[in-house]
Amino acid sequence: MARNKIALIGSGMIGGTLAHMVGLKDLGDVVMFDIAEGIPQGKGLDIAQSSTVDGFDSRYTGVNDYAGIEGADVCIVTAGVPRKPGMSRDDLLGINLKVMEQVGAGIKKYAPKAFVICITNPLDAMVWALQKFSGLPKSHVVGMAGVLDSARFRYFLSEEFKVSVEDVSAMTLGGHGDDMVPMVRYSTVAGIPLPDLVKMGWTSQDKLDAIVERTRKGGGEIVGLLKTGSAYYAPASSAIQMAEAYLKDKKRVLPCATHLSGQYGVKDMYVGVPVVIGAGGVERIIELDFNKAEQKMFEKSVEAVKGLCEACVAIAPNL
Ligand code: TXD
Repeated sequence: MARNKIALIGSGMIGGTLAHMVGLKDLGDVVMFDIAEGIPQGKGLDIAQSSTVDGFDSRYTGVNDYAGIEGADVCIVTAGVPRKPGMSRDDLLGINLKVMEQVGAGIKKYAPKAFVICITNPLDAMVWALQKFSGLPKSHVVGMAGVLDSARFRYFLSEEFKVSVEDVSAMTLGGHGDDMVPMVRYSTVAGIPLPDLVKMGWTSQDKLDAIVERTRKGGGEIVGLLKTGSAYYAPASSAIQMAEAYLKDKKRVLPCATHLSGQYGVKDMYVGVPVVIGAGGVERIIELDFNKAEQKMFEKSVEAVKGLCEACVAIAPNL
């Protein structure tokens, strides 16, 4: 059986980390694409040389032409510019929308059967635009944000409770902005919901609220520390988990920015909700019952995404 072909559109910090992880996890051959000449070729060659030490057989190609991604099974899109301190994700909109138009055309022409994972910010608007520009089925175009935001939430909880990260499960829904919705009720330690853990005295409500707030601002915390860009290790791990779910038909339940056509009362927008990812792409959208407070937070988050989509249409009326 031929190896999977994984196209990484954007070979910057996340793209490079993705390329390395694909090899280490034996997921397939990698094509790295970028407009910057030499970067995908150089990173590809560097990682390929590490394969002899780490013992993996993925082949690496670096290209500056979309023809190189032909027939890709998975495309992971990080092309664009990341945030600098003081910038919000939304400040990136104008620049990255133009990038999505080019990427969408490239995927449409050369990899129309791919499962596409968009990472570029502002995420929910960019994945929405990318689906439209590429014309690929909505089941095959998703955005990565919820896995990362949930991973951050899980990490902070595991630190607070002093338990293994493996025993903490958490879910963060809504848009990938400071209005995201960490679902406290549906987050657990070994199956015990967080509100019960507060009652059991494992933590206080105040501490839990602070963790929720830190999760919401998790991306900004890293931008503030790095000063020259945004997070890339955890974003890459998160996208790899989604790609693996598709390639291995794992049917993982993951929070992803997904096209909604009426679910959660939202029409023609991408918003983070739990979905099942398998060989069919997004195979099922899980509709949770929200309580009043959650509903309010979710609606606020959806409003923010709506504003971004409207801003996209103002720039690109063909959307
Ligand atoms: O949760 C999430 N979704 C995110 C999103 C978490 C962290 C970072 N997130 C966003 O990912 C971030 O705000 C950026 O929009 C993307 C990529 O972040 P990265 O840190 O990898 O940015 P880099 O290192 O600047 O890499 C971007 C690359 C760079 O090599 C450029 O030359 C290239 O994109 N680029 C392009 N490639 C192809 N085509 C075009 N037009 C293009 N323009 C720039």
